[in-house]
Amino acid sequence: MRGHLRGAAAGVAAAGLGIAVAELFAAAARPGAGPLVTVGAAVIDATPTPVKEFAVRELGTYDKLVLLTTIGLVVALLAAMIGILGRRRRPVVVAGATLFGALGATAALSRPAGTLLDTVPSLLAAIVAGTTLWWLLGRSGPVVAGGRRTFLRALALVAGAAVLTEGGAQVVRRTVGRIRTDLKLPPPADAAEALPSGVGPGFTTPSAEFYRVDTALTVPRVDPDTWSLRIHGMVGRELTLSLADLLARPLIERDITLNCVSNEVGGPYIGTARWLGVPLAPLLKEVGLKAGADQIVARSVEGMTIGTPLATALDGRDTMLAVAMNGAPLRPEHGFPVRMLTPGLYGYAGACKWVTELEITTFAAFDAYWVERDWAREGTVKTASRIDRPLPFARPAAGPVTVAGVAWAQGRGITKVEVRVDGGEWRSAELLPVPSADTWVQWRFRWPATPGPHSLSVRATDGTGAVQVEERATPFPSGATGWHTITVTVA
Ligand SMILES: Nc1nc2c(c(=O)[nH]1)N[C@H]1C(S)=C(S)[C@@H](COP(=O)(O)O)O[C@H]1N2
Ligand SMILES: [Mo]
Repeated sequence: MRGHLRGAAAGVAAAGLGIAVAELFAAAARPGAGPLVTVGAAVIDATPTPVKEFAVRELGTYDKLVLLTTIGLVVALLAAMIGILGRRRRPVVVAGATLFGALGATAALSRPAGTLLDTVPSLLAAIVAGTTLWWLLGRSGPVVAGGRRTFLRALALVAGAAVLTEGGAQVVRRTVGRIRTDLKLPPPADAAEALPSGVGPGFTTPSAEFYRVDTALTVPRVDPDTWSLRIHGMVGRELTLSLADLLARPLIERDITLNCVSNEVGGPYIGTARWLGVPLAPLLKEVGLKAGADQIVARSVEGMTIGTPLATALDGRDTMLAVAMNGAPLRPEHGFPVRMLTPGLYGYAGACKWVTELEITTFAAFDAYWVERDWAREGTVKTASRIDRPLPFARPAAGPVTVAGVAWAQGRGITKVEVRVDGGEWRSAELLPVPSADTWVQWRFRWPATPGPHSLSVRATDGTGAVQVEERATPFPSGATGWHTITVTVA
């Protein structure tokens, strides 16, 4: 038993050192290509859509932390087993390390933007872990006098080296990974007007509180000085723009609500910001679109592809390449230095972050990332509404209670919001002013609350006169439907 424990400890320590060395190499040479993150990214891409949806729903922004921790635990477990088996049979050490290295390298190559260099961290991890384990197991041999001490000393040495190396990787990551995010932005040629007076608090979502949804395990760090955007495909003349080229064009500033197709009824994945960007339509005119093209495939630096209907860039809406959010350059997690934004489309269909390429093509010719995973091609946002106040299961006092929330149908606008108490009559709520049809609408309703448990429901009507769909649908494949209903108990 004691021997097993030694084998397991040796396996875990050796794997730890191997991974730490790989992290250090990646931090210096290939940021974002550490072995755990690479395997995690491959796992995300291979995860079936329902599981991914479940993870986003149940774990929210912790999904990535949970994934990385799980991978770490699995690796530790396997390393312990290799250590135990390797005590008697040394070839197991070689086989185990080779398997790990091959797995990591395969994951690296499977990345959309993967190169041979990305396999180096995993191979390095395998070689370091394998030789370290071999060496440690030599020290954990038959229990002879002093054998225990020799082993513990060796183990402490390896563990210490692993911790130091990982610390070094952190330091390098922090210094190398620090990029300029302090762009100097020109003023908009076409500025947004001040928000109408009477807009309620919370109309604009502070950038720090804006929801984040993406598949990137580490936030891509893009150097604005070397960033470029290439527009190609079914165009008359390819165009490549630097950030300076882009910023030299007239900028527009707009208040636009962005939401995620994965949002459940009543869910949090929605926000409104004041965006600054270069309108896409003039750029597309400049490159000259070929007949038959109907899709823009936006590619990001980390290999995401987002397919946007070409028509939504040409029909007069404010589809843009956004560079700023709420008066400051985009934050790294929201796509610095440039992201797409298409009012009226869910993020997965129109809001590629860290964008570096726009390919003009057809839907017939190419399935973008989410479409390949069976999400709808057409990403038009569905009319929806949410109760924000009171909170579910709140216990307000009897008397007048303000029920309030938001409703949205970007592009179509909201013309009516109604509230229903205990399945009774629908009553119109008051709508607060909005700058345009591309933002959510805040609403409020004075409810004369009587003691006891009550249910509150909300539904919206959009600018086409269509009432929000009552039938419940899951976010997959084209966005949730259903009326948001909460229960409160009036004291
Ligand atoms: N590069 C990249 N862009 C992306 C995604 C992604 O995974 N990678 N996710 C999309 C989705 S699903 C949504 S809802 C929005 C979210 O944008 P936000 O994180 O800035 O709120 O980004 C979109 N753009
Ligand atoms: Mo999304």
